[in-house]
Amino acid sequence: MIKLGTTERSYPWGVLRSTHASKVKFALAEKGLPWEVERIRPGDLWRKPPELLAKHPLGKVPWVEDEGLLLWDSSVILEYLEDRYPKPSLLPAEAKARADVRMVTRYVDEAILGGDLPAIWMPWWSKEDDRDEGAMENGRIRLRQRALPWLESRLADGREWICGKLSMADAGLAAMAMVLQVDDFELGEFPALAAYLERIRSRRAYLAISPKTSLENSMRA
Ligand SMILES: N[C@@H](CCC(=O)N[C@@H](CS)C(=O)NCC(=O)O)C(=O)O
Repeated sequence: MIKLGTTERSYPWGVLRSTHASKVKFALAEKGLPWEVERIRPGDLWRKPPELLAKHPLGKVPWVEDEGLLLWDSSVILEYLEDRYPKPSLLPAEAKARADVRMVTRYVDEAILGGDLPAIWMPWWSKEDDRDEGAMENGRIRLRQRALPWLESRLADGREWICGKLSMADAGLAAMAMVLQVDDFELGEFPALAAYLERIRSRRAYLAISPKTSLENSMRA
């Protein structure tokens, strides 16, 4: 069975999970692939103990082990899953459409998951008194100024998923849907995006990453 290295922890305000690992979990669930979770403590992402570096040379999550192969980086993992387990597909067949999915996946990684979202997400892993509210608000402002208008404009033509058909680009945005759910983020200025994030949250695959799904129930597919 596929093993997924990640970090996730239960808090009174919900189960919090690594965003990049949630992207992978959502894709595994959409593909109907069973997985097992190997959890590391959230603090180990900063301490980077040798056991973590043995799995991921940058001391990050996620990593995946499958049939003797160890690989890391969420987008590389999604491409591997697509090659190894092509059905159901999360990449279109046609060259230009494939490039679009890869470009949006890249945008989500750079501008959102590795860009503006951590300023909002990381403080949620601390007690309320220890959170830097100012830094969180700056993250929200940056997200509103850059990524959210871009996503809203892509969705303005009424498309169901961010690249038309459901694809690996939606998996990265499922992780954003999770963060904005915990943050109770106001999306009034972005109606098409708000409806899109609700569509993501109503998919069965979202149960694997929902803040309302217990650690036990999200351990396996
Ligand atoms: N490009 C990597 C980024 C992974 C990443 O930044 N993961 C976060 C958790 S969501 C992490 O491990 N952070 C610790 C660090 O940056 O050292 C991917 O897509 O997998």
